[in-house]
Amino acid sequence: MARTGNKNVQAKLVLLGDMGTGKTSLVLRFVKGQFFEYQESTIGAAFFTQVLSLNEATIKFDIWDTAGQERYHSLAPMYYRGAAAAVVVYDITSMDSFVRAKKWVQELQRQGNPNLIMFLAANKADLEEKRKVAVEEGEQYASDNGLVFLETSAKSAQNVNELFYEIAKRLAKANPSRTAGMKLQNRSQQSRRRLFCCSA
Ligand SMILES: Nc1nc2c(ncn2[C@@H]2O[C@H](COP(=O)(O)OP(=O)(O)OP(=O)(O)O)[C@@H](O)[C@H]2O)c(=O)[nH]1
Ligand SMILES: [Mg+2]
Repeated sequence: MARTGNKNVQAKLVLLGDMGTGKTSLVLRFVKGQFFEYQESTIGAAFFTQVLSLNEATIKFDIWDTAGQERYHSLAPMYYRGAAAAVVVYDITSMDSFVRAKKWVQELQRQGNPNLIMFLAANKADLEEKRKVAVEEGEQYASDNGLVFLETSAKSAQNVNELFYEIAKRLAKANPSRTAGMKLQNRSQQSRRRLFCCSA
């Protein structure tokens, strides 16, 4: 087996987006294979880990699922700082959530990490009959801004594993050596210490 050359990459991943777009639901679908019709709104942020094994690398995700409620907005930099990848989520049944997603993308672009891998997830794709944001609109915005675009459904599981596999593949490519992966690991450990120190 070609496992000898396998490398370990630990990467901080953050989810951002308006409240109710399905950030927590996407993470729970990916990490636990579960979906809840009545998912509670996140307070502050929630932390999850998940390991994905690819042929070329093993990716350990440290996932920060942020709260979309506006009153938590000022906390967001703590979660996206040092992130290797970000998933900005909107709900295809809400134009407001698409507008909010674009604001998140602008904020991420302004914070100036040129290596940040950004995805745009158009969630609730199962609710086709209530769609307010056309697929092409999301696609166009993503391609204009260098984001990877996927329509997802945490409910039906459409494209959820694909989303995280695609992120993992790009992280593996972006970390061609073991050292690069270790650097990432150090960074995320530091940020975790900081968070724990200050949230008590
Ligand atoms: N139909 C459908 N409902 C979904 C989907 N994803 C999430 N939901 C529902 O949408 C509601 C909000 O989902 P959450 O995962 O809590 O959304 P969130 O983005 O984490 O919200 P905040 O934590 O407040 O920022 C819940 O009732 C979910 O069941 C989906 O893909 N399809
Ligand atoms: Mg949530």
